Amino acid sequence: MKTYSPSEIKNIALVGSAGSGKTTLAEAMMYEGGVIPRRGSVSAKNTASDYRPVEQEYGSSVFPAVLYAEWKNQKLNFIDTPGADDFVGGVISALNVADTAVMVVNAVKGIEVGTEIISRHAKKLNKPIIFIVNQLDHEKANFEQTIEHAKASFGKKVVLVQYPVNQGTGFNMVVDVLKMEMYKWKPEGGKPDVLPIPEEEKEKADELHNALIEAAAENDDKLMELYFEKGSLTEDEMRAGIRAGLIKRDMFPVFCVSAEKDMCVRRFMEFLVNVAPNAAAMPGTETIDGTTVPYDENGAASIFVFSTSIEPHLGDINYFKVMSGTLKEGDDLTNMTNENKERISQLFAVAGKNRMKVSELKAGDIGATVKLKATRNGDTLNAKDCTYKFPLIKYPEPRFRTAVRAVNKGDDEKMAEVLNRMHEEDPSLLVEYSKELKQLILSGQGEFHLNTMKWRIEHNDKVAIEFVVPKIPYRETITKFAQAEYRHKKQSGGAGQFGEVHMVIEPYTEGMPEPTSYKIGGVDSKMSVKGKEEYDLPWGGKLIFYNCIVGGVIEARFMPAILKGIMEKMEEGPLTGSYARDIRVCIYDGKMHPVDSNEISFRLAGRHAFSEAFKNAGPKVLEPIYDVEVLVPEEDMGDVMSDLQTRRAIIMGMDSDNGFQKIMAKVPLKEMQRYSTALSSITGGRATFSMKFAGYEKVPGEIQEELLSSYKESDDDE
Ligand SMILES: Nc1nc2c(ncn2[C@@H]2O[C@H](COP(=O)(O)OP(=O)(O)OP(=O)(O)O)[C@@H](O)[C@H]2O)c(=O)[nH]1
Ligand SMILES: [Mg+2]
Repeated sequence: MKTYSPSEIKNIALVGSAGSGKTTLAEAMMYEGGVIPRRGSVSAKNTASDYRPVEQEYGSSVFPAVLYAEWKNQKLNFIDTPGADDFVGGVISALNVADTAVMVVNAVKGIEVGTEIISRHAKKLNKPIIFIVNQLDHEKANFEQTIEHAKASFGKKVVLVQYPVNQGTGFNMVVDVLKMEMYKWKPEGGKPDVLPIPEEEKEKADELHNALIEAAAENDDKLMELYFEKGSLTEDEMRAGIRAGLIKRDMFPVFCVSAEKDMCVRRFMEFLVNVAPNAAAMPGTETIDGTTVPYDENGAASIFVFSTSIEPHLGDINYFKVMSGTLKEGDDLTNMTNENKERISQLFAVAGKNRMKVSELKAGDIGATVKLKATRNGDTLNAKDCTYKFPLIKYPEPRFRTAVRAVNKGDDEKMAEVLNRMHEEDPSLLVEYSKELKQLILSGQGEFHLNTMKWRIEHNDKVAIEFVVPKIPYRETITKFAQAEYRHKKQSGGAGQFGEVHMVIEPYTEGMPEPTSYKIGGVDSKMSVKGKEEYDLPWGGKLIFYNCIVGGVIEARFMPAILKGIMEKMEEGPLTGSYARDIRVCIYDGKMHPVDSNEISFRLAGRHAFSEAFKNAGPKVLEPIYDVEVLVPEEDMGDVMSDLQTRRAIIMGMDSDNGFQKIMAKVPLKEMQRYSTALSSITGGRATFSMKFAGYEKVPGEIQEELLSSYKESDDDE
């Protein structure tokens, strides 16, 4: 393969809602580009993109697939991304390294919530979008409605470059209003006959042609002047205008295809070659310290690893983009995260499961390598003396959590190892052992996401696992002042034990004044603070501990033991065994024994006094609350709202947003279990949501009762 320069490379993320036809389109483009000898299909499970067993099992893409096509002396790198909302992690990885997003829209379904979500990610990353309306051969294709939806969501920036003449089962003609010609395909698709625009289409074509010229001219003052002078623009001038509009995200041109029938695919590739911005035309990428690195093939070699896949018999394949310079086979690079030296022993251009060896790749290009020692997603690898470091890719917060365990206990270790490897491949899958819940918690983007992971472990790694309901990380706190005292005394056999502790406890709030006096047993008792310790608890919230002992009735050396006893109870709250938080404790009195007092005595006295006080201090269970944002089409709004009401949601606001309704709510984590699945079934997959931890709130009384009765306190005395 020839080595392409930055001006000959275009990186395109194929994005769009689930099943819109991205993989089928990628297949057609690679076939037309001569990379594969025949087109596979999703149903025959033989596409270049969906080559993993899990993708064939589910009939949809799960991971981003790096592909390419050589077309008219340019290299078009494609990343075919999964459309299901659950796999948005792959979309984000792809968009990060793409110059342009090609948004595949299903002409039957129009603009879907998936289209909307993905376009938000593209916007965040400032990537141009080209729309491609697919499935025009489908009997229910509705191009006009799709465009209407697109304009409602994306505004006037949506401009037609093509329209279908005869959508539906007989589809085989498209009018192109940039080139002002009509294409007509034979049933096998591919290369069309190029025909003049027929009389009956002229008026419509002229009108759209003028609209396109105007939209193109608007992006450049010089073009605008030319347009006013001549009343028209040449094809090349239009292309320049469209390119400028794309880069500024001021124009979203629309194309037509039937990916399945390979119709209009070649023309689309021609457009990508002629108009889509190449790597050199894009502004370059900012490093973490704010330097913009242009795609310069003569610069210092630097690559950014954006995706990793673990292949049987081969190990890790790292996919990267050359951010600067020219990367050659055999180059020695330094990993900027861990300073490890890595040799690029082999370099590949990738077309899904097919890899072609190449000897070098220049700035802007995407490729793969194998056998790196300690390189992960998000790492920058540099040639000597280069110090660039590119920011990590940000993935969305998880939306679905489950506990997981191996069916056979003996497999636990292997399962954990496989799951950690899976996180390497898919950074949106999180694996964490929770010491608090004593469960291995898996979180990801949805039930479908985790189910595909489960399938892979069971089929690829032969480990049977099961999902278990994850426990909720409750917290405990108190709501009022309470006093308690406890004497620990033991005299049987050997040395005795003696320790007595008197304490008051009260709810801690930020900025409260230091304690001066408490009413204890109806009497005002002055507090004189001898010592104060403030702890930011690892599980959130605080513990403030005051030593207010007067006259040395407990020696200061026993204070750490008392605190330890309290901490033990804080770690295993008296109500439900959950962590306690936001409590202020004053030790104000007690007793020692000259011989029998020791640390263990005071630890136990402290622990019991605290437990006792806690129970009298209006104790409450707290539960984690999440900020939830749901994006839903107007017609499903009512159903989604009533479902939220059953989840103890507090609606914080509503808004209309690009043709969708946005609901903002606060919802307890307990009620969010399987929400992704429920929302999808309520709305037929037309809605999406995000969730983010907001804080802890008290649970309602009846739920507290339930939790208390299911927790049998085991408070043995050691
Ligand atoms: N009629 C028709 N069907 C199509 C066309 N393109 C794709 N399909 C069908 O639509 C289904 C989904 O196609 P895919 O290519 O897997 O879609 P995708 O966007 O890659 O899907 P995900 O990876 O799951 O997001 C398959 O059954 C395809 O055969 C088309 O142009 N016309
Ligand atoms: Mg796909």
